[in-house]
Amino acid sequence: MEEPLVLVTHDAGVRTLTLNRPKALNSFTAAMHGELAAALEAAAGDPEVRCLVLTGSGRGFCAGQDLADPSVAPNLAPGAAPTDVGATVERFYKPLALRVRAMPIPVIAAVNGVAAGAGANLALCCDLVIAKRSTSFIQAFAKIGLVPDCGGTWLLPRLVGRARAIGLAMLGDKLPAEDAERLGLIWKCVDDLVFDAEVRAVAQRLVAMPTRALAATRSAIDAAQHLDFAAALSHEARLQTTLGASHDFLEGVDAFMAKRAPLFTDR
Ligand code: T3D
Repeated sequence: MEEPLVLVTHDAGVRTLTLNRPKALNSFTAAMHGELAAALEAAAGDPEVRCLVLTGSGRGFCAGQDLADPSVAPNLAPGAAPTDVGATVERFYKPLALRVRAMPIPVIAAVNGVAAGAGANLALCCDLVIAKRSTSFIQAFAKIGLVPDCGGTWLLPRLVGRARAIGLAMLGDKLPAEDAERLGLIWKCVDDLVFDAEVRAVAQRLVAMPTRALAATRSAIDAAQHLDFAAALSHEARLQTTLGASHDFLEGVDAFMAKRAPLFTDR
């Protein structure tokens, strides 16, 4: 039997999806896109899942598009019709980025190894990016004549500012995880030896938090990027109206007043 291209495990509220094409640094084929989309959908719909961890098997996180995949690789024969790369982006990377950004649960990218091309930007789509100190992020697109996709053009300037976004995207240099943290591209770079324990600890913390409020926090911060200040304030008020009627809000306040740990259950 063939190995799954996305390994799915579940432990105490944490769903872990592991991209599993280690020989090709977990680069994306159409089949891996299909398995990942199904696994994300399943996690989104499962009330037992309160945090998602996305990681890779072997020594890479994800090297972006599999450039050897016959369904997307350009036909190099003289005069051959061009491959519609944009169609691949529309079919796979756009829905993937949108799905990750709209998950009803917090999403951690556990960057265990090199993250390149769409693999780097998939990580940046996640809420918290935790990376091994030994690894790096590469906007590899310019090296093969493309622009950053999977949200890269939107995410990079917002995370690190225009000057750094342009430098990273045009030069396509390896950015070590330590520098990625220093620039604000990712949440945290941690020593390799404590990486697994750190990811587990953060995931467990998120599991115990008010999931619905965390997802609303992400969507409010994203929405505020294209709102003026007054509109953002109004949006916050609308969200507070919804969350203020939730079980978790009542539970959070009750627990605070009673000086006990809250038990959040909304999703
Ligand atoms: O249709 C479309 O194309 C639209 C979508 C575009 C989205 C994109 O992501 S475009 C960008 C695609 N990705 C890249 O250009 C990255 C290519 N990979 C690399 O530059 C390097 O592999 C890395 C810098 C990521 C890692 O370098 P290194 O030296 O650690 O490893 P390596 O030896 O290059 O790779 C190990 C194996 O993985 C190797 O196979 P082999 O020789 O052992 O059989 C290599 O060919 C394979 N591999 C790595 N990346 C890809 C890949 N195979 C297919 N596609 C890849 N992207």
